[in-house]
Amino acid sequence: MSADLSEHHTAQNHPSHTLDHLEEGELRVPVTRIALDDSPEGANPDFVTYRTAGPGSDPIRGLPPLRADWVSGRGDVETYQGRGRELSDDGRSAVRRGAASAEWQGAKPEPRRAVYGRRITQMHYAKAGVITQEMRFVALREDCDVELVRSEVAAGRAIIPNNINHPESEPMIIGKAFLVKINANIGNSAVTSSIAEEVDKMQWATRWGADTVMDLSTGDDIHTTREWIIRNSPVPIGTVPIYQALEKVNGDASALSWEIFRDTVIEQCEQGVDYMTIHAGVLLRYVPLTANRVTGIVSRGGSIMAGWCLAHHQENFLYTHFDELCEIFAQYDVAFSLGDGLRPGATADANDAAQFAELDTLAELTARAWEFDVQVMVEGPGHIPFHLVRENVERQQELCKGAPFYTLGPLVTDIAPGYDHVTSAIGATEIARYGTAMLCYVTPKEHLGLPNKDDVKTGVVTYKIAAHAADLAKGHPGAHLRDDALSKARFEFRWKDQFSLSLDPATAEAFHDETLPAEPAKTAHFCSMCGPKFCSMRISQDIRAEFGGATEQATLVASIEEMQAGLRAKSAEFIAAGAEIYQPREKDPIGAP
Ligand code: IRN
Ligand code: FE2
Repeated sequence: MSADLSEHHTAQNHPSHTLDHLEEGELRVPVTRIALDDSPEGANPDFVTYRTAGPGSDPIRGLPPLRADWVSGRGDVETYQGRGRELSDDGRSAVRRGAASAEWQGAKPEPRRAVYGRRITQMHYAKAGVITQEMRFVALREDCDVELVRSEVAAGRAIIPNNINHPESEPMIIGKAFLVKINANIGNSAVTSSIAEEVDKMQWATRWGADTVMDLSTGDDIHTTREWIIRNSPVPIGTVPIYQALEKVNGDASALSWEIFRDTVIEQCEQGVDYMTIHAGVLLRYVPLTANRVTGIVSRGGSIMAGWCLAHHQENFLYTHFDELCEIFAQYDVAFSLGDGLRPGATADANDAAQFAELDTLAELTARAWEFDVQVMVEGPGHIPFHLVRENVERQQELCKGAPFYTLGPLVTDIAPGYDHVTSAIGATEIARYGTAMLCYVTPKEHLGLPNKDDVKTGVVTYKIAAHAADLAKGHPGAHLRDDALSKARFEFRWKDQFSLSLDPATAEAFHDETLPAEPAKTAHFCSMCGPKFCSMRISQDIRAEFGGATEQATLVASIEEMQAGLRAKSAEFIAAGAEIYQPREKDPIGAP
């Protein structure tokens, strides 16, 4: 490992966090190093953890193309004049709106695609027994055997979403044998934000731990916004191309066609989009199944395709042209995210005929994509009451032969707008525990408005909790190490280390300081919850000290005798007050005004 702090301006969320690398041969995997109070020497070595923020980049220059040589070194891709050249704006010109106006100063590489007749997807290599640099990078990052990576990708149980035109991205893997991943959605709509702000949101989301980011931008400058995001993104970028296709026909779903859609997809493949949501499972005959639902069709893409099917009374063109889509995706190694256009949007609609009919079709399409060696994940709900959550992932895993499941929440109740990051994180934890590979975050603004920066952070941190809780429940090797390090810091009253090891150090520290702001309180052997005399952790430490336990703490605030006297006094007080744990109510609230 090499400390490497000077070469980039880094995006850290705490002064104790620094960029470092795991190294193996020519591979360098960025990690976050968390410095701890290591006295006496060796007691608390630095903690090294998975990092999604990459090395950090200057928005007008983008990231270095980490994988460019890996891709060209395989000798199976060619550069060509892409569709971007036909567009009036190649996407790299300038930030045209918003406060920051700047010229693109980074590289302008030509798009690449597979040489005719060659298969270049990670799934193709995996099936052929070839171990790519991408697979080795992932194995180092996940701390697992590279053969596990190769075999899971070959079997379709995991994907490495890595468009060859997004060489800036750091390979990562989505599959149930690996760490549970989270996705953050960003994207302007209409006039709300500038390109610079969207790049900033992507960097912000990855800084807090987003494993992938979906750009759901609509409106003007959609191509340029996406270009800047991709050039700066260390994580895979996903999109829903039907949104841009709809822009091209001025929002009239019935005016969409396969040709307009296909050209939009190729444009995005050339830019480097790593995975795309394709709502090919919304079949004409399934649409009536949603008629009696409480909330009908809530998926944006799903409602666009349902609208098209009804307007033309024809089968969904994404379904009828699916093989051509596979051929396009295969040329760039773009992965499918098969959209759940008929997901339930209310707990009352969960696990209904429409939802499960679509899932049957997504299973059929998964198998078809695999024939082209195209990587696939399958999207899932939505709004599902807690007791019906597990069935969703088990059914998907069985029907889709283990293809990674990627779910939106699910929200386990509908009654808490403003808190849907919480209602959905409950369902997300449950569904990930039983094998969902990636969780799409939900922010506090869900159902209410567009998330701002604070909401993005809250959504990401909340979903980090869900994903990590699922990793722990699954017994994922190594998942407990950070919990153990933080608990040890807590028990040893190393307050600063407790903050440093937490998902959101600044918030933890600020909350602590609200009650105990003074600097000595950060080394005090108690917290504000029980106070100096009755801190359970301090009592445990006193007992250890007395009877020769493992931890030797320096100064104790009070002797064991003094403390026991305190406990006796509290006990007497409690008994004298009637020994009621809960105080009886003053008056019966029923019928009260
Ligand atoms: C994830 C699982 N199910 C849906 N999602 C995400 O929801 C999807 O990937 C996209 O980012 C977002 C909106 O999708 P619809 O509403 O167009 O289906
Ligand atoms: Fe919803």
